[in-house]
Amino acid sequence: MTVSIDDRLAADAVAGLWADPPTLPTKWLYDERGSRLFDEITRLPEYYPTRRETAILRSRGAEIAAATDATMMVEFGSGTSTKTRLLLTAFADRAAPGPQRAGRPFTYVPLDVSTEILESSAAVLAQDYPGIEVAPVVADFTSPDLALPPAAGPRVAVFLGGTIGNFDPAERADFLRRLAAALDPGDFFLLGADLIKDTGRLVAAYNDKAGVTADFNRNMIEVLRTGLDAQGLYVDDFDHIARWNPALHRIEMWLRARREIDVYFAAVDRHWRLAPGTEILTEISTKFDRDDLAAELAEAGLDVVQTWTDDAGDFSLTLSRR
Ligand code: AVJ
Repeated sequence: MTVSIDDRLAADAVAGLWADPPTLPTKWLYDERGSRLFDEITRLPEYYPTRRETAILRSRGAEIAAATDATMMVEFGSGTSTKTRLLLTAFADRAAPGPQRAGRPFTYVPLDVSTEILESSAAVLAQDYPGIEVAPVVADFTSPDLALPPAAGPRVAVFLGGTIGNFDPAERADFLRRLAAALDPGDFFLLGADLIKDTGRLVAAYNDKAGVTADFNRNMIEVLRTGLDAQGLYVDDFDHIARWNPALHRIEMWLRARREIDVYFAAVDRHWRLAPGTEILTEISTKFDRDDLAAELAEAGLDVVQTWTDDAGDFSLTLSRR
């Protein structure tokens, strides 16, 4: 099983590391250590998105649940997080036995590539929400054949955290189109998206004082080193760069070679040579203008029902309907 993972890493490395600029798909940042570091990032003083989105869900969860009256929630990227729970509580409260709703079922469908994560989170949630049926689906939501389980009533697909920002414009349009195709008319889509704001705050959120984001980014080097059996590859040879790209309104994370790099990847039998100062693109985090986002959703066939933001106007939750 580790072999297939390394095969995919090898293929992605061969396709990306010798490109100009060199790049590697962002998902490789999220191995076990990377996921732990990201969790730490969400609690940093500079990293506002998680706190803002949680605040919106706390204050508007019931309103969101009421606006959809959904019988099923499909979440891209499964979670046991506070955010998932706030939504489940809001939907479960609506589905709960009241005289007119008695027995009305509600199903939570966490969708993730990792069977392990799905199983453990499903078990925990099934315990904590006895009134909700938890029906995990192993799937890559970026794959072309996205299929959602059928439901008795409206379904709501939710994609939280601002992870839509990881897609470039073409990938984003593609994702939204395929999502709309997977939904039935009358189904909903709840999207968490970070908003364009003061550049200083944006850059600080991805270049924290404690250096956690730097460790998170440089973990990519560690993933390459161990996954591709690299010789001569050292995390300390790379600097973390977080930069605002105004044209594409996104934060870009890069790794910059501090010196000449000469690596041998035994797993793919290739040498990787970089001149000092060469930068590798590791992650993009797009920030949005709410009207532009509504237009992109509409373009995909999803009509905005309502947008909520936190009090500071930092982050948005947009509910749209197929
Ligand atoms: C998990 C993609 C939403 O873009 O803000 C945070 C990832 N990277 N700090 C983001 C991330 C560096 C995060 N997302």
